[in-house]
Amino acid sequence: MANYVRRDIWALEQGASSPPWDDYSLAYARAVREMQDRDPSDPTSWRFQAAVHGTYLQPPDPRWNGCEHGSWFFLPWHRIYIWYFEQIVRAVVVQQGGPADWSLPYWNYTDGLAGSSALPPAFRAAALPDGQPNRLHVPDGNRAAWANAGGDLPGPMTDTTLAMDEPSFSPGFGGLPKPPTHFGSPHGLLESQPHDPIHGAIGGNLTQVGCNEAFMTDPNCAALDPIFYLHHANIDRLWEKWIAQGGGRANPTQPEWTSQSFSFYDAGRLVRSKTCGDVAELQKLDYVYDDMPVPAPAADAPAPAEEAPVQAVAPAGAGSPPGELPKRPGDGPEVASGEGTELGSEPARVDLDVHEDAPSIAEAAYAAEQGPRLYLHLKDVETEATPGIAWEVRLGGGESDQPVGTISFFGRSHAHGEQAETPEVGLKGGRFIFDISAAVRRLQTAGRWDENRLTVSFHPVLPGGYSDQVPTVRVGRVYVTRG
Ligand SMILES: [Cu+2]
Repeated sequence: MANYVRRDIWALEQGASSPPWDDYSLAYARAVREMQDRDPSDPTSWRFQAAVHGTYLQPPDPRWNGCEHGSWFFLPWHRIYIWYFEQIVRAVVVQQGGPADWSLPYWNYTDGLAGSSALPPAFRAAALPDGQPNRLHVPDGNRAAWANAGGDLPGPMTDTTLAMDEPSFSPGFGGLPKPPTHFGSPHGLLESQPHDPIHGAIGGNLTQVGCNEAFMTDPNCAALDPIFYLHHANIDRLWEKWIAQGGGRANPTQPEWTSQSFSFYDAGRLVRSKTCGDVAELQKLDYVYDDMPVPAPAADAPAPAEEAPVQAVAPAGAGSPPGELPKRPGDGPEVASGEGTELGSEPARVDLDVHEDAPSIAEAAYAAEQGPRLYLHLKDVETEATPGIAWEVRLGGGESDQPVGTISFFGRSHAHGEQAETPEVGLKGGRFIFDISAAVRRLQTAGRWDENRLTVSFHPVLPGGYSDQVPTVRVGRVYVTRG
């Protein structure tokens, strides 16, 4: 039952009698202050909540470092995480005399009100109306200076088309089937964009570990920035929007997904568990988004009563019958390949040789609706530091080249293993994969397809007002597989 409405932060702030301080932003700022002053051992403290996502704090609590990236649990894990976080904040807000219906606003940087690709003003103001320091503001260094100065996120980072057009949850929109994965690869489409590049852009370039700089760029520090939760509310909203588009779009039904549970502390400091199936449909939770119709209650699925608190994490889908799981893409035969290249402040391009015995790539692109798709791989991707910017990857090197995605680095240095606590920045042996079937078809339609000349180009994507040095990234090899 929907008791709470998650609202557009830009609309809230602009509609305030004294912008940017609407009741919800002000209540959030005051609650963040109270939570930041709580001891990190308190599950309702700011630092504990951020550590649930990731942390360098030692010794780690069993509930810390739980975030799911690079698997089909990315969306449901973050939905449950910010839902309990929202309840904790609301309890503080109510205790402080704020709005009883407080809910987490979302930041629509893609197609919201004019100017909303800039960080919302309440997150840039140095002080609250009463002159107290504003804890929604994170200083330059821990947040990118251009963001605090009101620069705009660039379109190639905020564009949601590739994710929203994809009809399948897995592989594709929501990520690959895997057991719970702290940092996996590849990332699903919505995670790859806009989620990842916005993390890096807001944080900025990361040169050292330990949460001394670039909070949002490092998963172990990201949730220390109050904007994190509005970014994730937007990702959660996009998940719901994706479903609402229809066309066969649906959440996984395999028990490996639906019965996988994750545990969090609630506002009463009790441990609660929810499965992905429990949160797959918003009507089973207590909130809606202000730009979507209130979903009708599911006739066959009444809202579950809050389960009793548990003290242990439930086993992962134990005993569920093995279902048919989508296969990992990109294991098919190589049809074209090229050298590596270096990415920096100028566009770079790589020409691929189409293998002589390979089937026609164009024919393969048309067959991809039913059969195996075409994938572009970037292998042995290396960086010194973790770039806060992104590079757009396009098929074709000329005018009507087709974007196939962006390369960005949020969480990538952690993907070497499950030891996310191992301090490391930069990336070695990184891999990126892009489905290029639709881009090949579009090039063909535009009459720009040359079966013998396959070019991939890389274009730096810089936020408005970006003035730092552009980091260098080395791509070891570029190739295309069918399937
Ligand atoms: Cu995130």
